[in-house]
This record gives sequence, C-alpha cells and structure tokens, in this order.
Amino acid sequence: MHTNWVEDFGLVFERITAGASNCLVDIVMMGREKCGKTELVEFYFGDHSSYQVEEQEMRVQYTINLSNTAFRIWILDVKDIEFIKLAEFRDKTVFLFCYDVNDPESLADLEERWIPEFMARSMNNMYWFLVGIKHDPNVNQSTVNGTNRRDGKMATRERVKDLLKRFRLGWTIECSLDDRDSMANVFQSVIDTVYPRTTVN
Ligand SMILES: Nc1nc2c(ncn2[C@@H]2O[C@H](COP(=O)(O)OP(=O)(O)O)[C@@H](O)[C@H]2O)c(=O)[nH]1
Ligand SMILES: [Mg+2]
Repeated sequence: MHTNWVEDFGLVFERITAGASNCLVDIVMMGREKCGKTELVEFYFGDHSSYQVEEQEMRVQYTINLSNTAFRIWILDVKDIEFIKLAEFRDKTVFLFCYDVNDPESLADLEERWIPEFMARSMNNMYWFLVGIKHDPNVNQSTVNGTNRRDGKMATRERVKDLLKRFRLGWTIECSLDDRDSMANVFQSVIDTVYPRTTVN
C-alpha cells in the first residue's frame, strides 16, 4: 500500500520509476539578516553525508542529495536584493519569504522590500510561501531585541494575515530549531508543492 513512498532524512518522497530522471527541488530563501535562514538549513540538513555549502556571487548555495531527489537551496540576504532582478530561476523554484516570528521588523522587511521586488518580476511557474522562524515551543517572557517575545509574536501574526491576503501568498509555516518536525514541515511542504502527490492509496 505504501510502496510508492520512500522516507529519507525525515522527508517523504514519491518513489521514482526506473529510468526516470531524478527530482530537483530548488529553493530560494530570503529575508532580513539574522531571522534564522542559515541555521534552518544547517540544523536540518547539516548532518547529511551529501551536504555541501558553496559561497557564490550574491548568494550561498547548499546542495543536498537525498534518495532520488536533489535539493539546491540559495540563501539571499538583504544586501543581495538586486539578485532577484538579475538571476535566472529554474522552473518550479520555491521562494521562501522568511521572517522571525518575534521580530515585526523582519516582516516589515518582507513587506517593503523583498515581496514587492519579487512581485515586480513576473515569474511563471514559481511557488512561494511565508516561513516564520524562531517559533520556539517553550516561549518564555524574556526579551529579545528589547521587545517582549509574546507581544511581538501577536503583532506579527496579525501582519502575516494581512500580507497573505495582499500578496496572495498562500500560506505561512512556523518553525523552530528546537522542533525538528517543524523544520521538516517546511521542507516537506516544498517537496509536496513541486511534486504533488499523485497516489492516495
Ligand atoms: N530561539 C531561536 N533562535 C534561532 C532560531 N533559528 C535561528 N536562531 C538564532 O538566530 C540567529 C540568526 O540565525 P541565522 O540562521 O544566522 O540567520 P540568517 O542571517 O537569516 O541566516 C542565530 O543566533 C540563531 O541561533 C530558532 O528557531 N529559535
Ligand atoms: Mg545567514
């Protein structure tokens, strides 16, 4: 019954029929510096034997090869926003607009800079969603960057709803380094978006 599916590194993939070419999953992560992009990739994939990091012009490139599926992840920081105008993206690239759930400024950055820049390029055959990082399971009342974490989080939630509507962004996924399943959820959502599941049973 489940023979069409393979699990690898906590992610589920449809098994490829013999002779078919490997699946490619291209991800572009952007958002304010320090919102947690790098560690999301490093913590999730860093232990995999195929994990490679390469500093390239305007971006850092990560490659990870799981069974039948190759990930290519580019991380862009705010200083690299020009890159969006210039870069060639492969079909079906998934863009992850990342923010820190405790930092409304990081969401403002998406709203004012990254998303408009991205939307200005009309791109067919691309997918995108929001990723809220540092959604830690054990939130305490300690302050981060001078703001109360819980207040920051509530304010951010409201703005996220707005953004989703305004830019037709689809959905948001929250995750934390302290919750491996939540990180898997981000990457599984990417896989399922690019390769929708074809069999139900
Ligand atoms: N509490 C918490 N801190 C995080 C989380 N993810 C990243 N950080 C911290 O946020 C800081 C910036 O993370 P980094 O991945 O370098 O951000 P980047 O600039 O977007 O690549 C680092 O000190 C991380 O340890 C998380 O899920 N929870
Ligand atoms: Mg980084």
